[in-house]
Amino acid sequence: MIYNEARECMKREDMTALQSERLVKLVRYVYDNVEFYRRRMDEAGVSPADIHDIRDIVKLPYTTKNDLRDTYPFGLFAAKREDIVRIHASSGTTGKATVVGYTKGDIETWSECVARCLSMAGITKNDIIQVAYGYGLFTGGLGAHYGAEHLGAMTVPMGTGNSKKLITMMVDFGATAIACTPSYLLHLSEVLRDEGLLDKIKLRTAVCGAEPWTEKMRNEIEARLGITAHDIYGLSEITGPGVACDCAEHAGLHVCEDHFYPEIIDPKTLMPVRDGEVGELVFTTLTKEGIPLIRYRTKDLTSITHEPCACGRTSARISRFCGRSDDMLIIRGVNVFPSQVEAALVDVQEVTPHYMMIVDRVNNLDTLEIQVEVEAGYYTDEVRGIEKLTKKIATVIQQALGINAKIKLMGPNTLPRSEGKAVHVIDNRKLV
Ligand code: DLL
Repeated sequence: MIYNEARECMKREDMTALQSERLVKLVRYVYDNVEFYRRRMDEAGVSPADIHDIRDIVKLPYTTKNDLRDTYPFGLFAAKREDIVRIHASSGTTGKATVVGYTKGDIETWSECVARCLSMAGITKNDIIQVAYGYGLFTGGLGAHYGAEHLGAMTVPMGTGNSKKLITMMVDFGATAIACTPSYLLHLSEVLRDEGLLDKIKLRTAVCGAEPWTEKMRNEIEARLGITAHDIYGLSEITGPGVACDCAEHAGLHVCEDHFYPEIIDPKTLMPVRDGEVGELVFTTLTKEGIPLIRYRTKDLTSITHEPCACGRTSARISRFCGRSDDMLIIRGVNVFPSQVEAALVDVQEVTPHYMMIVDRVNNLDTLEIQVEVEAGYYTDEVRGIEKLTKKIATVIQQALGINAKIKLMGPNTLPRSEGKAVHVIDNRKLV
């Protein structure tokens, strides 16, 4: 089933015409309502009158996460304060979160896009879906939830953190679908196996995303659980989950390009690359009202094709992600920048700015250890391993990153120094 055939199967020239019409309106809207964009466009010598169709998009300047940070919290909002009905947030590169706001119209569009994605995964109103992404400021839980309800499926808001209850309900309710991170689903498959419940479940499909994964991991999930697993992509800045998803063909992720216009650029030259070539994904939100973004650099690396898919959809498809052009890590589904750790440690006078993050995956769950060098003056036998300082740092890190880390205190001058770009991360995770 195709959820919104009128939009997902448009002729290329009709899609281009729609995108052009929407871009012209959008540029006028942000120019009139967001001081940041007005200034940026004036500086670039481009006015709304210069934008006639979607090809003119290249005249517009890029937007980055730093721009969101510099205008924290609401500086890029275009809608009136009283028209914003929801806030979400994701990690910023340092202390402050990246904040996004939605109007009622944005929530409606977002839900529709997620419904399209769930439908690409074969989910219908007859399904019972457990949403096991985090609810709260993270867009995963509420985004998937509203989309599933939009579709009319029976939606079970599990959230994260209670695998036993999730599994009990999966069996008792006869859940047929699940939305969660791929690593968590692998973990759940192990719990199900250990509990001897694999033949008691009715699960047939999963919509996994929010972190990188591989074809091998998909095969593993499908084989262990006897289901099909789909790749769903999105980011809070653009809307949340529901920007793109793969259909039964598993031949790339269909982008909801009537709302989110994709470009792929070379992250060094910032010039567009050809279809099929890997580069950085850039999005322009064509219809967003709360916080529309123009040419937002996602830092996610992928390639694009505009060829129609065998499933009947004609929307542009992006390939599975092959990394990022910055140093963001995703640990237990949470976006983490090493610069956040650095910013947090500045407030702890007993430690130096030297630290190392060691990321691992044990039983399909991510672990994070942070080794922190203690200031010489504070490093005595008593300090070594002392609980109070370890706890203090653990709290500061928890507050900064939103996840728990194991803290290991290190003596002065023990962590490796680098002559070039400092190395702050050892990522031992092997995506199976
Ligand atoms: O992770 C939104 C989301 C929730 C997507 C649930 C899918 C499912 P953020 O927290 O803002 O939003 O993180 C966005 O996560 O730029 C990618 O680097 C990464 N990411 C998201 N989906 C995928 C995926 C949500 N399917 C950042 N494959 C993005 C690889 C993904 N990376």
